Amino acid sequence: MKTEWFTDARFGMFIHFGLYSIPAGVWQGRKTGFPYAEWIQAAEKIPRKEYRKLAAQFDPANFNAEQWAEYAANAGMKYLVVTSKHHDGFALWPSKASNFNVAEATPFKRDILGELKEACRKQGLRFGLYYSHWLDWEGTGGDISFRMENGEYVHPEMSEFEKYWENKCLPQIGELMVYDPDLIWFDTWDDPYSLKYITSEKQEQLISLIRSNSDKCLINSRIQLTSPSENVDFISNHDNAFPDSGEGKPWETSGTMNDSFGYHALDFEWKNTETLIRNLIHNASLGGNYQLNVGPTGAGAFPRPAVKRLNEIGAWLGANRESIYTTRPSNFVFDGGKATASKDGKTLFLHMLERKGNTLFLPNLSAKRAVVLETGQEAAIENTVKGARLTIPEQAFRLGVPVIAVETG
Ligand code: H79
Repeated sequence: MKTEWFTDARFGMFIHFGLYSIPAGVWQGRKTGFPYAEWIQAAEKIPRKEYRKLAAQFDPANFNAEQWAEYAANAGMKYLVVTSKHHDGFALWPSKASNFNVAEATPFKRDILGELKEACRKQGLRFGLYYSHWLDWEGTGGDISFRMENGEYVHPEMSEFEKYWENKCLPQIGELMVYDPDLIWFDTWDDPYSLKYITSEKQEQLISLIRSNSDKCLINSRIQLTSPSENVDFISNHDNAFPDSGEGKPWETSGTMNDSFGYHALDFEWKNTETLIRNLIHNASLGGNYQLNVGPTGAGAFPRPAVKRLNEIGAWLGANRESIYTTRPSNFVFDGGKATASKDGKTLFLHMLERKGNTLFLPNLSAKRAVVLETGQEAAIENTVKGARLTIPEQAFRLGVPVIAVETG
Protein backbone atom coordinates (compact mmCIF):
# COMPACT_ATOMS: atom_id res chain seq x y z
CA MET A 1 0.00 0.00 0.00
CA LYS A 2 1.41 3.35 -0.97
CA THR A 3 -0.30 4.95 2.05
CA GLU A 4 1.49 2.70 4.54
CA TRP A 5 4.24 5.18 5.42
CA PHE A 6 1.59 7.82 6.05
CA THR A 7 -0.46 5.59 8.34
CA ASP A 8 2.63 4.52 10.26
CA ALA A 9 3.97 8.09 10.55
CA ARG A 10 1.22 9.51 12.77
CA PHE A 11 2.94 12.88 13.18
CA GLY A 12 3.93 15.48 10.61
CA MET A 13 4.80 19.14 10.34
CA PHE A 14 2.79 21.71 8.43
CA ILE A 15 4.59 24.92 7.51
CA HIS A 16 2.82 28.11 6.47
CA PHE A 17 5.32 30.53 5.01
CA GLY A 18 4.80 33.26 2.47
CA LEU A 19 4.40 36.99 1.95
CA TYR A 20 1.79 37.11 4.75
CA SER A 21 4.55 36.08 7.19
CA ILE A 22 5.89 39.64 6.90
CA PRO A 23 2.86 41.66 8.15
CA ALA A 24 2.26 38.79 10.61
CA GLY A 25 -1.40 39.56 11.35
CA VAL A 26 -0.87 43.30 11.78
CA TRP A 27 -1.92 45.85 9.17
CA GLN A 28 -1.53 49.61 9.54
CA GLY A 29 -0.66 49.11 13.17
CA ARG A 30 -3.75 47.09 14.02
CA LYS A 31 -4.40 43.40 14.58
CA THR A 32 -6.43 42.08 11.64
CA GLY A 33 -10.00 40.90 12.06
CA PHE A 34 -9.43 37.27 11.03
CA PRO A 35 -7.56 34.85 13.29
CA TYR A 36 -5.51 33.46 10.39
CA ALA A 37 -2.52 35.68 9.58
CA GLU A 38 -2.28 34.12 6.10
CA TRP A 39 -5.69 35.65 5.42
CA ILE A 40 -4.55 39.24 5.92
CA GLN A 41 -5.11 40.18 2.27
CA ALA A 42 -8.76 39.15 2.58
CA ALA A 43 -9.27 40.44 6.10
CA GLU A 44 -8.07 43.92 5.18
CA LYS A 45 -9.14 43.78 1.52
CA ILE A 46 -5.64 44.95 0.71
CA PRO A 47 -5.47 46.20 -2.89
CA ARG A 48 -3.58 43.72 -5.04
CA LYS A 49 -0.97 46.25 -6.05
CA GLU A 50 -0.24 46.99 -2.44
CA TYR A 51 -0.10 43.32 -1.38
CA ARG A 52 2.34 42.63 -4.20
CA LYS A 53 4.73 45.15 -2.68
CA LEU A 54 5.36 42.68 0.13
CA ALA A 55 7.30 40.61 -2.39
CA ALA A 56 9.97 43.31 -2.58
CA GLN A 57 10.45 42.92 1.19
CA PHE A 58 10.61 39.14 1.13
CA ASP A 59 14.20 38.38 2.08
CA PRO A 60 14.13 35.90 4.98
CA ALA A 61 17.67 36.15 6.34
CA ASN A 62 17.07 33.34 8.86
CA PHE A 63 15.59 30.88 6.40
CA ASN A 64 17.48 27.64 6.93
CA ALA A 65 15.89 24.58 5.38
CA GLU A 66 18.22 22.20 7.21
CA GLN A 67 17.31 23.71 10.54
CA TRP A 68 13.58 23.55 9.79
CA ALA A 69 13.83 19.88 8.84
CA GLU A 70 15.93 19.20 11.92
CA TYR A 71 13.30 20.77 14.16
CA ALA A 72 10.70 18.51 12.59
CA ALA A 73 12.82 15.37 12.93
CA ASN A 74 13.72 16.17 16.54
CA ALA A 75 10.03 16.65 17.34
CA GLY A 76 9.48 13.08 16.18
CA MET A 77 7.70 14.12 13.01
CA LYS A 78 7.98 11.85 9.98
CA TYR A 79 6.95 14.24 7.23
CA LEU A 80 6.86 17.92 6.38
CA VAL A 81 4.26 19.72 4.27
CA VAL A 82 4.97 23.29 3.15
CA THR A 83 2.74 25.91 1.51
CA SER A 84 4.05 25.97 -2.05
CA LYS A 85 1.34 28.51 -2.87
CA HIS A 86 -1.29 29.76 -0.45
CA HIS A 87 -4.47 31.70 -1.25
CA ASP A 88 -2.52 34.86 -2.06
CA GLY A 89 -1.18 33.12 -5.17
CA PHE A 90 2.51 33.63 -4.38
CA ALA A 91 4.76 30.69 -5.30
CA LEU A 92 7.71 29.67 -3.12
CA TRP A 93 9.55 28.20 -6.09
CA PRO A 94 10.75 29.62 -9.43
CA SER A 95 7.49 29.01 -11.27
CA LYS A 96 7.33 29.29 -15.03
CA ALA A 97 3.55 29.65 -15.06
CA SER A 98 3.47 32.80 -12.93
CA ASN A 99 6.04 35.48 -12.22
CA PHE A 100 4.46 36.05 -8.81
CA ASN A 101 7.11 33.80 -7.33
CA VAL A 102 10.12 33.88 -5.05
CA ALA A 103 12.68 33.95 -7.86
CA GLU A 104 11.18 36.69 -9.97
CA ALA A 105 9.32 38.92 -7.52
CA THR A 106 11.58 38.96 -4.45
CA PRO A 107 15.18 39.86 -3.63
CA PHE A 108 15.58 36.45 -1.97
CA LYS A 109 15.37 34.49 -5.22
CA ARG A 110 16.24 31.10 -3.73
CA ASP A 111 14.15 28.01 -4.43
CA ILE A 112 12.61 27.44 -1.02
CA LEU A 113 10.91 24.21 -2.06
CA GLY A 114 14.07 22.79 -3.53
CA GLU A 115 16.08 23.53 -0.40
CA LEU A 116 13.41 22.07 1.85
CA LYS A 117 13.04 18.97 -0.27
CA GLU A 118 16.78 18.29 0.01
CA ALA A 119 16.82 19.01 3.76
CA CYS A 120 13.93 16.58 4.30
CA ARG A 121 15.74 13.90 2.35
CA LYS A 122 18.78 14.29 4.61
CA GLN A 123 16.62 13.99 7.73
CA GLY A 124 14.67 11.01 6.41
CA LEU A 125 11.43 12.98 6.31
CA ARG A 126 8.77 12.56 3.66
CA PHE A 127 8.07 15.77 1.77
CA GLY A 128 4.65 17.20 0.94
CA LEU A 129 3.34 20.30 -0.77
CA TYR A 130 0.28 22.35 0.11
CA TYR A 131 -1.28 24.01 -2.94
CA SER A 132 -4.29 26.36 -2.96
CA HIS A 133 -6.04 25.26 -6.15
CA TRP A 134 -9.41 26.95 -5.67
CA LEU A 135 -8.60 30.30 -4.06
CA ASP A 136 -5.98 32.45 -5.74
CA TRP A 137 -6.05 36.16 -5.08
CA GLU A 138 -3.33 37.20 -7.49
CA GLY A 139 -5.98 38.43 -9.91
CA THR A 140 -5.51 35.88 -12.67
CA GLY A 141 -8.95 34.28 -12.39
CA GLY A 142 -8.72 32.20 -9.21
CA ASP A 143 -11.62 32.47 -6.75
CA ILE A 144 -11.80 34.85 -3.79
CA SER A 145 -13.45 34.45 -0.38
CA PHE A 146 -16.99 35.76 -0.05
CA ARG A 147 -15.59 37.72 2.88
CA MET A 148 -13.42 39.93 0.65
CA GLU A 149 -15.91 41.00 -2.03
CA ASN A 150 -15.54 44.65 -3.03
CA GLY A 151 -14.93 46.52 -6.28
CA GLU A 152 -11.58 44.87 -6.86
CA TYR A 153 -12.20 41.41 -5.45
CA VAL A 154 -15.09 39.66 -7.18
CA HIS A 155 -15.86 36.01 -7.84
CA PRO A 156 -14.50 35.29 -11.32
CA GLU A 157 -16.67 34.41 -14.30
CA MET A 158 -16.38 30.70 -15.02
CA SER A 159 -14.48 31.49 -18.19
CA GLU A 160 -11.91 33.49 -16.19
CA PHE A 161 -11.58 30.68 -13.69
CA GLU A 162 -10.98 28.27 -16.59
CA LYS A 163 -8.14 30.50 -17.75
CA TYR A 164 -6.61 30.48 -14.30
CA TRP A 165 -7.02 26.71 -14.21
CA GLU A 166 -5.37 26.12 -17.58
CA ASN A 167 -2.67 28.78 -17.31
CA LYS A 168 -1.70 28.74 -13.66
CA CYS A 169 -3.15 25.93 -11.56
CA LEU A 170 -2.54 22.91 -13.80
CA PRO A 171 0.88 24.06 -15.06
CA GLN A 172 2.00 24.79 -11.49
CA ILE A 173 0.92 21.36 -10.31
CA GLY A 174 2.97 19.98 -13.19
CA GLU A 175 5.95 22.03 -12.00
CA LEU A 176 5.49 20.80 -8.42
CA MET A 177 5.64 17.20 -9.56
CA VAL A 178 9.29 17.79 -10.49
CA TYR A 179 9.98 18.01 -6.74
CA ASP A 180 8.73 14.41 -6.55
CA PRO A 181 6.47 15.12 -3.55
CA ASP A 182 5.22 12.33 -1.29
CA LEU A 183 1.90 14.10 -0.95
CA ILE A 184 -0.07 17.08 -2.22
CA TRP A 185 -2.34 18.84 0.22
CA PHE A 186 -5.20 20.68 -1.51
CA ASP A 187 -7.44 23.07 0.38
CA THR A 188 -11.20 23.65 0.29
CA TRP A 189 -13.86 23.70 2.96
CA ASP A 190 -17.63 23.68 3.16
CA ASP A 191 -18.12 26.84 1.12
CA PRO A 192 -20.64 26.59 -1.75
CA TYR A 193 -18.24 28.50 -4.00
CA SER A 194 -15.68 25.72 -3.71
CA LEU A 195 -18.30 23.32 -5.09
CA LYS A 196 -19.11 25.72 -7.89
CA TYR A 197 -15.53 26.07 -9.07
CA ILE A 198 -14.00 22.75 -8.08
CA THR A 199 -16.32 20.37 -9.90
CA SER A 200 -15.77 16.62 -9.87
CA GLU A 201 -14.28 16.95 -13.38
CA LYS A 202 -11.72 19.41 -12.05
CA GLN A 203 -10.89 17.09 -9.17
CA GLU A 204 -10.30 14.19 -11.57
CA GLN A 205 -8.21 16.40 -13.84
CA LEU A 206 -5.86 17.26 -10.98
CA ILE A 207 -5.76 13.68 -9.76
CA SER A 208 -4.92 12.23 -13.16
CA LEU A 209 -2.25 14.90 -13.73
CA ILE A 210 -0.60 13.88 -10.46
CA ARG A 211 -1.00 10.15 -11.10
CA SER A 212 0.50 10.46 -14.56
CA ASN A 213 3.63 11.97 -12.98
CA SER A 214 3.96 9.88 -9.85
CA ASP A 215 3.08 6.45 -8.52
CA LYS A 216 3.64 7.42 -4.92
CA CYS A 217 2.23 10.93 -4.44
CA LEU A 218 -0.71 10.90 -2.02
CA ILE A 219 -3.64 13.29 -2.51
CA ASN A 220 -5.87 14.59 0.30
CA SER A 221 -9.64 14.92 0.42
CA ARG A 222 -9.70 18.68 0.78
CA ILE A 223 -9.34 18.77 -2.97
CA GLN A 224 -13.11 19.01 -2.41
CA LEU A 225 -13.93 18.65 1.28
CA THR A 226 -17.71 18.33 0.79
CA SER A 227 -17.62 15.57 -1.84
CA PRO A 228 -14.13 14.27 -2.45
CA SER A 229 -13.37 11.94 -5.32
CA GLU A 230 -13.08 8.26 -4.39
CA ASN A 231 -9.61 8.48 -5.88
CA VAL A 232 -8.11 10.57 -3.09
CA ASP A 233 -5.69 8.75 -0.80
CA PHE A 234 -6.40 10.21 2.59
CA ILE A 235 -8.96 12.31 4.41
CA SER A 236 -8.09 15.72 5.81
CA ASN A 237 -10.39 17.05 8.49
CA HIS A 238 -11.36 20.65 9.02
CA ASP A 239 -8.61 22.71 10.62
CA ASN A 240 -8.10 21.74 14.29
CA ALA A 241 -10.99 19.24 14.15
CA PHE A 242 -10.38 16.08 16.19
CA PRO A 243 -13.11 13.59 15.29
CA ASP A 244 -14.77 11.02 17.56
CA SER A 245 -14.27 8.13 15.15
CA GLY A 246 -11.89 7.00 12.44
CA GLU A 247 -12.39 6.84 8.68
CA GLY A 248 -12.39 4.18 6.00
CA LYS A 249 -9.22 5.73 4.58
CA PRO A 250 -6.05 7.00 6.23
CA TRP A 251 -6.76 10.41 7.73
CA GLU A 252 -5.27 13.36 9.52
CA THR A 253 -6.04 16.54 11.37
CA SER A 254 -4.03 19.65 10.63
CA GLY A 255 -3.84 21.95 13.59
CA THR A 256 -2.26 25.09 14.94
CA MET A 257 -0.18 25.67 18.07
CA ASN A 258 -1.95 29.01 18.60
CA ASP A 259 -4.92 30.23 16.49
CA SER A 260 -3.11 31.06 13.25
CA PHE A 261 -1.29 29.03 10.62
CA GLY A 262 0.79 31.90 9.25
CA TYR A 263 3.08 33.62 11.77
CA HIS A 264 1.03 36.07 13.84
CA ALA A 265 2.92 38.55 15.97
CA LEU A 266 -0.11 39.29 18.20
CA ASP A 267 -1.52 35.80 18.68
CA PHE A 268 -0.54 34.63 22.15
CA GLU A 269 -3.06 31.78 22.38
CA TRP A 270 -0.37 29.12 22.51
CA LYS A 271 -1.74 25.73 23.55
CA ASN A 272 0.35 24.00 26.16
CA THR A 273 2.47 21.03 25.16
CA GLU A 274 0.28 18.55 26.99
CA THR A 275 -2.74 19.63 24.92
CA LEU A 276 -0.77 19.00 21.74
CA ILE A 277 0.37 15.57 23.00
CA ARG A 278 -3.24 14.74 23.88
CA ASN A 279 -4.32 15.69 20.35
CA LEU A 280 -1.67 13.35 18.96
CA ILE A 281 -2.83 10.53 21.25
CA HIS A 282 -6.49 11.17 20.47
CA ASN A 283 -5.97 10.82 16.73
CA ALA A 284 -3.58 7.87 17.08
CA SER A 285 -6.13 6.01 19.20
CA LEU A 286 -8.58 6.38 16.29
CA GLY A 287 -6.01 5.59 13.60
CA GLY A 288 -5.33 9.14 12.43
CA ASN A 289 -2.37 11.47 12.02
CA TYR A 290 -1.64 14.89 13.47
CA GLN A 291 -0.10 17.48 11.17
CA LEU A 292 1.02 20.21 13.51
CA ASN A 293 1.65 23.63 12.06
CA VAL A 294 4.53 26.06 12.45
CA GLY A 295 4.38 29.58 11.03
CA PRO A 296 7.95 30.88 10.63
CA THR A 297 8.45 34.64 10.92
CA GLY A 298 8.96 36.85 7.89
CA ALA A 299 12.68 36.49 8.57
CA GLY A 300 12.32 32.71 8.34
CA ALA A 301 12.76 31.87 12.03
CA PHE A 302 10.64 29.42 13.98
CA PRO A 303 8.90 31.32 16.83
CA ARG A 304 10.30 30.44 20.26
CA PRO A 305 7.03 29.05 21.62
CA ALA A 306 6.89 26.73 18.59
CA VAL A 307 10.47 25.53 19.13
CA LYS A 308 9.77 24.89 22.79
CA ARG A 309 6.67 22.84 22.03
CA LEU A 310 8.41 20.87 19.29
CA ASN A 311 11.24 20.01 21.67
CA GLU A 312 8.87 18.98 24.44
CA ILE A 313 6.72 16.81 22.17
CA GLY A 314 9.90 15.26 20.79
CA ALA A 315 11.05 14.42 24.30
CA TRP A 316 7.74 12.75 25.16
CA LEU A 317 7.67 10.86 21.86
CA GLY A 318 11.27 9.75 22.25
CA ALA A 319 10.34 8.12 25.53
CA ASN A 320 7.07 6.60 24.30
CA ARG A 321 7.65 6.00 20.59
CA GLU A 322 6.17 2.48 20.42
CA SER A 323 2.80 3.76 21.61
CA ILE A 324 2.37 6.12 18.63
CA TYR A 325 4.35 5.12 15.53
CA THR A 326 3.13 2.18 13.46
CA THR A 327 0.31 1.58 15.90
CA ARG A 328 -3.23 0.67 15.04
CA PRO A 329 -6.37 2.19 16.47
CA SER A 330 -7.69 0.44 19.52
CA ASN A 331 -11.30 0.28 20.57
CA PHE A 332 -10.23 -0.89 23.99
CA VAL A 333 -12.01 1.39 26.43
CA PHE A 334 -10.69 2.07 29.89
CA ASP A 335 -11.35 4.73 32.43
CA GLY A 336 -9.34 7.95 32.11
CA GLY A 337 -7.35 7.41 28.96
CA LYS A 338 -6.99 6.31 25.35
CA ALA A 339 -5.41 3.20 23.88
CA THR A 340 -3.47 2.27 20.79
CA ALA A 341 -2.42 -1.23 19.75
CA SER A 342 0.79 -2.57 18.26
CA LYS A 343 0.59 -3.68 14.63
CA ASP A 344 0.60 -7.35 15.64
CA GLY A 345 -2.19 -6.65 18.12
CA LYS A 346 -0.30 -8.26 21.00
CA THR A 347 0.48 -5.11 22.96
CA LEU A 348 -1.91 -2.44 24.15
CA PHE A 349 -0.60 1.02 24.94
CA LEU A 350 -2.64 2.76 27.58
CA HIS A 351 -2.19 6.52 27.62
CA MET A 352 -3.23 7.71 31.05
CA LEU A 353 -4.78 11.12 30.49
CA GLU A 354 -6.45 11.44 33.87
CA ARG A 355 -5.42 10.08 37.22
CA LYS A 356 -8.24 7.91 38.46
CA GLY A 357 -6.50 6.21 41.38
CA ASN A 358 -3.58 3.83 41.68
CA THR A 359 -5.22 0.87 40.06
CA LEU A 360 -6.45 0.48 36.52
CA PHE A 361 -9.08 -2.08 35.65
CA LEU A 362 -8.95 -3.55 32.15
CA PRO A 363 -12.27 -5.24 31.44
CA ASN A 364 -12.34 -8.62 29.64
CA LEU A 365 -8.62 -8.71 29.35
CA SER A 366 -5.93 -11.01 30.60
CA ALA A 367 -2.53 -9.33 30.98
CA LYS A 368 0.80 -11.13 30.79
CA ARG A 369 3.07 -8.23 31.56
CA ALA A 370 2.56 -4.52 32.11
CA VAL A 371 5.30 -1.87 32.22
CA VAL A 372 5.56 1.87 32.32
CA LEU A 373 6.80 2.47 28.79
CA GLU A 374 9.22 5.31 29.55
CA THR A 375 10.97 3.71 32.51
CA GLY A 376 10.35 -0.02 32.18
CA GLN A 377 8.97 -0.16 35.72
CA GLU A 378 6.57 -3.07 36.15
CA ALA A 379 2.96 -2.63 37.10
CA ALA A 380 1.64 -5.49 39.24
CA ILE A 381 -1.09 -7.55 37.57
CA GLU A 382 -4.05 -9.35 39.05
CA ASN A 383 -5.99 -11.31 36.44
CA THR A 384 -9.61 -12.10 37.35
CA VAL A 385 -12.50 -13.59 35.42
CA LYS A 386 -13.78 -10.09 34.69
CA GLY A 387 -10.50 -8.62 33.57
CA ALA A 388 -7.05 -7.52 34.69
CA ARG A 389 -6.35 -5.12 37.51
CA LEU A 390 -3.07 -3.22 37.25
CA THR A 391 -1.42 -1.40 40.09
CA ILE A 392 0.20 1.66 38.60
CA PRO A 393 3.49 2.58 40.29
CA GLU A 394 3.34 5.96 41.96
CA GLN A 395 6.41 7.17 40.03
CA ALA A 396 4.51 6.89 36.72
CA PHE A 397 2.38 9.87 37.61
CA ARG A 398 5.39 12.15 37.53
CA LEU A 399 5.93 11.47 33.81
CA GLY A 400 3.42 13.89 32.32
CA VAL A 401 1.24 11.62 30.23
CA PRO A 402 2.36 8.13 31.33
CA VAL A 403 1.92 5.19 28.98
CA ILE A 404 1.47 1.64 30.21
CA ALA A 405 2.41 -1.10 27.74
CA VAL A 406 0.35 -4.21 28.36
CA GLU A 407 1.20 -7.55 26.77
CA THR A 408 -2.08 -9.36 26.40
CA GLY A 409 -2.52 -13.06 26.38
O1 H79 B 1 -4.07 27.07 5.21
C1 H79 B 1 -4.88 27.10 6.37
C2 H79 B 1 -6.00 28.05 6.24
O2 H79 B 1 -5.61 29.32 5.74
C3 H79 B 1 -6.90 27.33 5.27
N1 H79 B 1 -6.69 25.94 5.56
C4 H79 B 1 -5.65 25.82 6.53
C5 H79 B 1 -4.85 24.57 6.39
C6 H79 B 1 -8.27 27.75 5.48
N2 H79 B 1 -8.69 28.89 5.17
N3 H79 B 1 -9.95 28.99 5.49
N4 H79 B 1 -10.34 27.91 6.02
C7 H79 B 1 -9.33 27.10 6.05
C8 H79 B 1 -11.66 27.74 6.52
C9 H79 B 1 -12.43 28.94 6.19
C10 H79 B 1 -12.65 29.91 7.11
C11 H79 B 1 -13.38 31.11 6.73
FE1 H79 B 1 -12.70 32.79 7.47
C12 H79 B 1 -14.38 31.69 7.52
C13 H79 B 1 -13.09 31.97 5.65
C14 H79 B 1 -13.82 33.14 5.84
C15 H79 B 1 -14.62 32.99 6.99
C16 H79 B 1 -11.23 32.21 8.86
C17 H79 B 1 -12.06 33.16 9.43
C18 H79 B 1 -10.68 32.74 7.69
C19 H79 B 1 -11.19 34.05 7.57
C20 H79 B 1 -12.05 34.29 8.63
